[in-house]
Amino acid sequence: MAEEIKNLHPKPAGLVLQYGTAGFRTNANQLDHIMFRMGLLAALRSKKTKATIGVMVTASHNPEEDNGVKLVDPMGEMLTATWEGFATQLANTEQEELLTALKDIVKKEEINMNQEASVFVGKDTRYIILAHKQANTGKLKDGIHPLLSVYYGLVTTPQLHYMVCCKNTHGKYGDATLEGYYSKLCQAFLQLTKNASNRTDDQKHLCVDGANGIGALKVREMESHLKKELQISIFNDGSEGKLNHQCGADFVKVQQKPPTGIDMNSGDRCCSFDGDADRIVYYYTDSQGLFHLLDGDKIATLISTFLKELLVQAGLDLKIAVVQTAYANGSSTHYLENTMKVIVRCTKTGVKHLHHAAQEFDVGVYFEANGHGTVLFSKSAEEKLQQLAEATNINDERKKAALLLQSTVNIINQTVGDAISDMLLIEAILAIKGMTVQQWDAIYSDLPNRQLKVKVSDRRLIETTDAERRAVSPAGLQEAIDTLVKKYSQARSFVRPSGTEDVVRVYAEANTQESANALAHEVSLAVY
Ligand code: 16G
Ligand code: ZN
Repeated sequence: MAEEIKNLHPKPAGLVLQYGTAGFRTNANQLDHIMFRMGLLAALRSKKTKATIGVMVTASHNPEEDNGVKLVDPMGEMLTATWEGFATQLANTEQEELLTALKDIVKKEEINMNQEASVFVGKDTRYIILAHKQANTGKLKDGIHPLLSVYYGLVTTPQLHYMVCCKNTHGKYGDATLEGYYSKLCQAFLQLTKNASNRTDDQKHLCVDGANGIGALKVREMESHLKKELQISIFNDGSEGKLNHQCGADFVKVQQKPPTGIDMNSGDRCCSFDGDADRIVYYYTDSQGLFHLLDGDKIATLISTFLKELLVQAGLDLKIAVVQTAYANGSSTHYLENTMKVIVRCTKTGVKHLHHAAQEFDVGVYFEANGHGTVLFSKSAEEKLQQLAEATNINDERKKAALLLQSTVNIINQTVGDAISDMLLIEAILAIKGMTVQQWDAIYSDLPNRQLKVKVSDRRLIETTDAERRAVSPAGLQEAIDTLVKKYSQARSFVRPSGTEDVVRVYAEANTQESANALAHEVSLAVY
C-alpha cells in the first residue's frame, strides 16, 4: 500500500493550497492530488474518532470551473480546527514526503491503524457538468479503501452532513438514507401545516431557483412526500443554464436582484438555493416592480420569533439566542435586541463559528446574512420538550405548543445550514401564521447596504478583531474607516480578508443606498 500511495495522483511541485473556511476550493484542474489526499485524511480521521467521517465534493456557489472538497466530523459538524491544519499540511507536502507526512499525523494523534475506517462520500453536480473523464470521487476512492466507504453519489452538502450524523448516532437522528431524510422532514412539515387553516393554492405555491445545481434535483426527488401541501415550481434546474451563473442565493444576495431564468409575477414568493443547497434567500417583486430581498437576517428573525412565541405558550423557560456575523443588517440586530428581546451574539464569518456560538444556548438560531443557517436545540431542551409533549396534566395550549415545537425540531437539520430544511420550516411558519411574504418583509426595514471586493497584493496584511468588525492592521486603517463612517447617518462599515477568494471584502450600510454605496467606495480606497 505504501508504495502505491507514493506514486498516485502526484502533486504539482510548488502548488500551495489551504483548507479554508469551507475546505479546499479552486479550479477543478488543480484538485487531483487534493481529492486523493483528503480520501487518505478522511480514513485517518475515521480511525481516530472511531466513527464515520463525511467527504463532500463541492465548491458551493463558486463558478462552474471550480471544485472543492471538505470533511465532515462525526456529529455532522465541520472538521475540527487541528485537523484543518493537518489537511493543509497534507495538501502542500511534496510528493516524496507524502508517506512521512501521513505517518506524522498517525503519530501525533496516536492513531491505531488497526482500527477500521468508515467514510461517507457525496458530491454535487459539478463534475458531471464539467464532464471530467475521471470523476473527482474516483481520486477519493484511491485514497479510501472501497470496502470502508459508502458512496452516496449526488447529494446536497447538508444531506451528507445529515447522513453522517444519523450513522454515528445509530439512527437516533434518523435513517442514514435520502429516503429517511425526505420522510423525516416532510412528515414534520405535514404535521406543522395541519395547524394552518384554509390555505389557498397561492399560499401553497413557491418558486424555487435551484442555481442550476444539486438542490433542484433533490427538491424534485422530495416533492411527492409533500402531498401537494407545498407546490413548487422549480427554475434553473440545470437542464439549460450554467451552475451559479446569474442565479442562485449568492448572486441574488450580492446583486440584490432576481436571478435570470425565473418566471416571477409580482407578489410571488420565491427563493434561491446556492450550488450545493446549504444556503437560501427569499424575495418577491412588489406591484411597482421593486425587488425585495429577505436574506438570512430576515429568516433568523422569522424563525426566532416563531420559536420564542411557542416557548412562551408552552411555558418553557429556555434560553434562546440569535447568532449573526458582522454582515447582519443593523436593523435586524436592533429589532432582535430591542423589540424581540432575544440575546444576540456576533461571531466571525464561517459556519463553524456561528455553530459553536449557538451551541451555548438551549435554542440557538444562527444565520449568516447570505442565507446559511439553522437552529440548534440543546439535549436538555429536547428532553424538556419531549416530557411536555408527553405530559397529560397540562392545558391544551401548552400541549399544542409543545407538539409544534417537536415538529419544528424534526424539520430542522441541526447538523448544518440546509436550504431544503430551512425552506420547509419557513413555509410552515408562514402557513401557520397565515403570513404573506410582504408581511414577513414588513417586520423591519433593512438599512441600505453595499458589498465590494478589493484586490490587494497581500490580503493577509489586514487583520481584524471584535468578530471582524474592527481592523487592527495595517496601522491607521480602522481610524480612516471611523472617520469615513462619521460622515453618514446610521452608518457602519468594516473590511475583512476573504477566506475563500484572494480579495478583501468591504461592507457598508447607511440610511440611504447612495450613502451606503459612497461609503463602501471610500472605504475600499482606504484599503489600498
Ligand atoms: C464559506 C462559508 C460561509 C461564509 C463564506 C464567506 C461555510 C460552510 N461556508 O462559503 O459560511 O459566509 O465562506 O466567504 O463555512 P468569504 O470569506 O470569502 O467572505
Ligand atoms: Zn453552499
